[in-house]
Amino acid sequence: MDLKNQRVLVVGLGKSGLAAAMFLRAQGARVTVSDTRSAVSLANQLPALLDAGIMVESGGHGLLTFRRQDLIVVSPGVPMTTPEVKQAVAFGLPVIGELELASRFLQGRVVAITGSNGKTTTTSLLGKIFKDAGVITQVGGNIGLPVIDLVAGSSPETTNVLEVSSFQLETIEEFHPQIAVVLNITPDHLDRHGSFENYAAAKARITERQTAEDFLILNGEDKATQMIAAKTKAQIFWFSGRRPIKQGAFVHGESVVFLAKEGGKAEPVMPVSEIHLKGSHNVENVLAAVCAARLAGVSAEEIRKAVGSFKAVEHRLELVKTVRGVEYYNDSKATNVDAAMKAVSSFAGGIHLILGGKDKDSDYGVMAELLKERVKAVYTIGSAAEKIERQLHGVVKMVQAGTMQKAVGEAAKAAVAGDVVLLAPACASFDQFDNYEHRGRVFRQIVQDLS
Ligand code: UMA
Repeated sequence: MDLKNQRVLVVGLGKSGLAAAMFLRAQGARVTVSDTRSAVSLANQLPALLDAGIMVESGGHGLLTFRRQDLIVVSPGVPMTTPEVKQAVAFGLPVIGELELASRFLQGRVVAITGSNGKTTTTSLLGKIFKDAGVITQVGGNIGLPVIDLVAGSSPETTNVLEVSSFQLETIEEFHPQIAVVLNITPDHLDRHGSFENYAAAKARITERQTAEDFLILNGEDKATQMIAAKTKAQIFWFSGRRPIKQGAFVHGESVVFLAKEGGKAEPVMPVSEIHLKGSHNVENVLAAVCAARLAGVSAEEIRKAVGSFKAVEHRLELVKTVRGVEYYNDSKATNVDAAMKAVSSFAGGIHLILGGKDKDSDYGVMAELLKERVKAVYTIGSAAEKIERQLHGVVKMVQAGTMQKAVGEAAKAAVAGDVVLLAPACASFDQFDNYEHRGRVFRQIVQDLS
């Protein structure tokens, strides 16, 4: 792809947009960046962009800016339904995402992981397995490092482990992972995708360019991922935490095993007891990683060592502190209902659950049974609080906390030794925090300050 002197518009100036703009400029393109934020709030990024000779449009997207471009690169957070983007597509202009741009330049093998939940843990774990086994490895994508930033460090020998989101997959064309993993598909981002079917279809695009040489790893217990099996040309492997499957990774007795071929003999990889991550959903994440690593040629022994020394990723069911016998867990990354339910299911009971934030058109009512069974009280925060209180009315004790400070304070007062205070908010964070990491840090700090 020759970008020299090409007019390229980058839409959105977050992490992806900034990285894409700098990359495009270095390739000799004539780059403009457009963002809805004001020039004041873009002040930190502006000097570097202007110094590099990149034009910046702030405070909104101008229709005219989108005309007469040779290429438009959208950030993951910019919906394809944005009127200016829609118009560009209608005019026949090529519109791609940052992942697609990067994949045209990225060298080496691509292992891509998607799913509604568990992506970051599985991506980090797989990165560690490869690195510990001496494979030249880079980790990036939705996990927080734009894929375009991996291009410079890549060579034909590199294994690129990429966390990819439905937002990124919506704008791919040639993106082609040699190994693709779909962990699970449960309702999320319905405000953006419009329906669960659209959301699932975006995720399924991960396998669109795969061939019979490639591998697709799917969750044997998740209906929506099973549907993808019918759409792929790749060789399908499965994982299951509940039962033996014909080809892939599963739990057999007390062990994680890998079955390379239907009808073959299962190879023991490691005892389940050596997995130091909480919850059965994390066993599934490990199984998916084991399957991908074995298919990539890492030995069972190397996998066992790497998994055994892997600890929870920040903000994912992370034990912050135990105060007077009460454990405080930070699962700020539980940004949808399914993730929050997985977090709750990881404890037998005695839970004080902090729920709320920015709603994503979610149905909280589906949590009722589980909450009744395991949760002592729910502490609501953020703009989704009222909806949550309405949908879960009469199910469990409900405390209208409003803020994180108040929620932790009230939960700490009510909890007794043996209880768990769990932040698993089932919502996005943007109403009260910069992002889920910020929310998790605030929770952690409040807990650290408890005496
Ligand atoms: N913007 C516009 N016009 C719009 C919408 C947004 O100009 O119509 C601007 C905003 O004003 C802002 C910029 O776009 O300045 C933000 O772009 P972005 O939302 O794409 O954010 P980035 O900083 O580029 O981060 C993105 C991912 N964000 C999203 O998908 C929302 C990050 O995933 C990812 O880590 C990063 O690229 C690097 O790849 C975060 C995320 O929340 C963690 N992902 C979702 C999830 O995991 O559920 C999908």
